[in-house]
Amino acid sequence: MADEEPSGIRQKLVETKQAWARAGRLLTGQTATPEQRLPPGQRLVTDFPVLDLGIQPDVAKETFRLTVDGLVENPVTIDWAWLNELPQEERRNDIHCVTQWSRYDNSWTGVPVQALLDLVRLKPGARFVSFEAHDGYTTNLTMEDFARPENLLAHSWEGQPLTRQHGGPLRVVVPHLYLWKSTKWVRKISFLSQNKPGFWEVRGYHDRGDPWLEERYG
Ligand SMILES: Nc1nc2c(c(=O)[nH]1)N[C@H]1C(S)=C(S)[C@@H](COP(=O)(O)O)O[C@H]1N2
Ligand SMILES: [Mo]
Repeated sequence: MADEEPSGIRQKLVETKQAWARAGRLLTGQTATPEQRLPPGQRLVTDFPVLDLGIQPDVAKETFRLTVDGLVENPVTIDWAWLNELPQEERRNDIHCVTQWSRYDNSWTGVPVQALLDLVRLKPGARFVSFEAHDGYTTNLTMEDFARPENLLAHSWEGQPLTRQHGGPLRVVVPHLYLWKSTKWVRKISFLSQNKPGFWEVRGYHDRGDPWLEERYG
């Protein structure tokens, strides 16, 4: 499914975003200082927009499975009960979408990345991470960007179970990068020796996506 070409409305949306990437749309050419809370070219919203490829998979907690594989000593497939037995933490952070909206002070609850790393134990040479979701979406991170203390495998937002629209039952949250790096409906996390660009990265988006550096397009 991950390699299927999107069709219909979804195809239209993908083409529009690709065209923006080619045209460098939304780039301001400014660089922001860390004291500035809103990254360059962003505007603040108070609602919580929904962005995806138009498919919102219905993943029941009963059938939920997260596979973690690749360069690890202990590959696992985690079900919902197991996920809830792992360490749980709350994080509050600002999120930034490449389509220009930012939202402050989002509270997320879930499993910190370090707890996952403790469970699977990386092998030497694991330098990149690839994510796959139930809608066929994929994205990629470096180990360094994934293993940050603020990152979570989140099942709750503002103390409530994450809604299906926002990627429930489980999504990745990597707030220091544009939100396309935060996989909704995550089903597989693979640790790799080589970088594996994902859905938007192969369609003109930046490989890393730092909002402070305005790394929108690559
Ligand atoms: N599985 C999956 N995850 C995804 C996407 C997607 O299409 N599928 N879209 C990404 C993009 S482009 C954005 S901006 C955020 C949006 O998250 P939200 O809908 O909770 O605001 O999800 C990211 N994660
Ligand atoms: Mo996005």
